Amino acid sequence: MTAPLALTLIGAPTDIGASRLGAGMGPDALRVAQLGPALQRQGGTVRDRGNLAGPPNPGGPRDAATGLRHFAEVLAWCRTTHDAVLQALQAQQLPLLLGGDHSLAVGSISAVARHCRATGQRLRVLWLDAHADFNTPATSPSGNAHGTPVASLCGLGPPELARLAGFAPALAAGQLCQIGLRSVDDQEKHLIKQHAIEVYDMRAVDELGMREVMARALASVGADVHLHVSFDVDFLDPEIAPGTGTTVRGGPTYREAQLCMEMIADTGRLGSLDIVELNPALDVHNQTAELVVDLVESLFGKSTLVKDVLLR
Ligand code: B3U
Ligand code: MN
Ligand code: MN
Repeated sequence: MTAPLALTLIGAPTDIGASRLGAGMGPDALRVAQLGPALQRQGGTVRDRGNLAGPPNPGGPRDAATGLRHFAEVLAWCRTTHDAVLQALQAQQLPLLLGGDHSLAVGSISAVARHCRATGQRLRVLWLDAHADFNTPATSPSGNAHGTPVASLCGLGPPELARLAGFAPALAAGQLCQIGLRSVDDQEKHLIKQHAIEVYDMRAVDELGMREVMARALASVGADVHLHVSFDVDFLDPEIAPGTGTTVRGGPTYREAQLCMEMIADTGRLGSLDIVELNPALDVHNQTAELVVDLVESLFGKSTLVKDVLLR
């Protein structure tokens, strides 16, 4: 028997890094969709520490010095997120960051990287997303920080973000694996190649199938690994998940997404999770939040395998 999971929900109600407003309502939409009780059903103890506080979204153009929109506010949110995630990890809790937009992953993953360095665990990050989020302020077409967290974690861009873990890069290229990509800017493609990032784009999912993609993505995950999943809701096909700000058609179906989550659960090594870019203002009757809760249940071990009953 493994010890029961102790989970901490950390709400980060901000759309500071996004172009469209509304992702700040993500944490409450997940609560309305019963995320906590669903996790409890999977045998976890769940503590909801409520929402973090941070600056409002001032809107407006790119910051001249950094090239990002409202950089100071992005940094404040990432710092607060970093501290909350690190605190949970140090208390032996499994942190679930409820975003909020994807710029927050600089905060959460920097904390996870710091924790893994302190405990000697090997870190593996799975980045589930339609986008690569690998722009630097110099390459970004938008100046939106949610398009830049992977670059920050790989040591590029404003040093305040790149060094949030206390060292840079927070992630070595071999620690990161991106799955589901289908909207990648040309300059991001160059950076992905330069940094030799392991990428399974939707073409790879089509050609190999989700099973083989996940088998490869998880091949190196052994007992010494802390697995972090950064789940951008726009990873999912917009037909099933309309409630997110930058939908891109041609994403994983419900069954493909379920298999992805189930195979991660099978490793037993999930150590932390971001759920980001849920935008209730664009959703229909909270269906995207409910779908995310359903998938997260699978991520924490809900099994549809009939033979599980026979194995118990
Ligand atoms: N690559 C574009 C668009 C984008 C990235 N992430 C999202 N959208 N959600 C950019 O602005 O960096
Ligand atoms: Mn993203
Ligand atoms: Mn995305």
